[in-house]
Amino acid sequence: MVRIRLAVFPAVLLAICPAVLALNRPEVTFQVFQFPANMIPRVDGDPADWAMVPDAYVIGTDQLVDDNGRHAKPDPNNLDVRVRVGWVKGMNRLYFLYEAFDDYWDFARPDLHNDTFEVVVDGDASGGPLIDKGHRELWTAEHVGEARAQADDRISVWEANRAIHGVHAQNYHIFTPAEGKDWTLAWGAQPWIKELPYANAACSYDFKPGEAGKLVLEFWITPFDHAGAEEPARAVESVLSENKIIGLSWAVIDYDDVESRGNNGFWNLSRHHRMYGNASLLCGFRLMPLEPQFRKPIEAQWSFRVLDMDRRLVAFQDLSMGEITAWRWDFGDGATSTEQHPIHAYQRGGDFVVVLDIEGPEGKSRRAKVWDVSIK
Ligand SMILES: [Ca+2]
Ligand SMILES: [Ca+2]
Ligand SMILES: [Ca+2]
Ligand SMILES: [Ca+2]
Repeated sequence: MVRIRLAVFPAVLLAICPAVLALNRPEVTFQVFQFPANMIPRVDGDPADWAMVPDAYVIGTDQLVDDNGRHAKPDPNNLDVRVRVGWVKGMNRLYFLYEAFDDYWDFARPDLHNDTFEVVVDGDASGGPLIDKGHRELWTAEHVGEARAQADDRISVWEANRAIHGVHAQNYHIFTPAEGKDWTLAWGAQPWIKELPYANAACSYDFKPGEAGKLVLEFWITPFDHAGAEEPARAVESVLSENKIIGLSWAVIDYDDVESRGNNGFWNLSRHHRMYGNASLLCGFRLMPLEPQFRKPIEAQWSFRVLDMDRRLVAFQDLSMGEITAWRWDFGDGATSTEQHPIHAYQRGGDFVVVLDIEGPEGKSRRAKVWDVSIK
């Protein structure tokens, strides 16, 4: 009996453990470029402010597959895209530059029939179904992927929509271009995520419907760990931090005939068509540190946390950048320390000016904070 349970247990774990599904294309980690805070791109449809992004960050047509199975590879004479993704440390935004050539720009209709850049983002890589249909399906391990599962009729489509659609991962059908319609369908129960202060977009092109040409689309979105059907007050933004892996994928849906009933291509970064509705099928993207040319050789920075206000006990954390050989803290009450991460007990209350001076082979740097440390 015990032997049987031992044998079965790992198989059950494999079937239900999210780590098995984690993300698609585990052999590749795409990179999200970190913009310096003084070079945040302006969303105006002019790509000039992206020229600083190295080529290693460009994700081109060669990374996409046609999951309709019509072509072995996407044909650049039919559609050719270059995508760059960026972020800014301290902001929970993902910036995109989408540059595309299409032999037939299809955007005369007010419905879904529109050339589309579909972006799916899961800011904490939690994975799992993100559309209403996914919630109603009775999932088993075999069904995660392309296969259809049986619907659970105890949950209505509307209830499923409110419960999960776009709540923990978001899907944007971005219209390229959008004329006479919103820039995107934010597919789910929270259409407010496509408006300021959560998103912004600008596009530039000089073609008419049915013509060939090049399009530049610049936008940013805010990923959410929770974006419910209720108002944004209950929403929780995904915290973007250096080196974090997020789930992200896109598909380019190409319509090349305004009269046709369906699309003419669905080219996907993920290898699973159903990434549009399941965040476990997204790809891994790393939020990169600043490239060396944008870093200062040495820069002092620190934070603090009051451990116990009654004992006036404060922990200081060094967050400086660069090679550092010496630290000197002045706590503002006459006391000092040469530790990297000191803990200090203030002898009296007050608002203090705390100064950290650092030194290394590249020079010196100072960071003072005036009255942030306020003690009872
Ligand atoms: Ca720009
Ligand atoms: Ca085309
Ligand atoms: Ca999530
Ligand atoms: Ca097209």
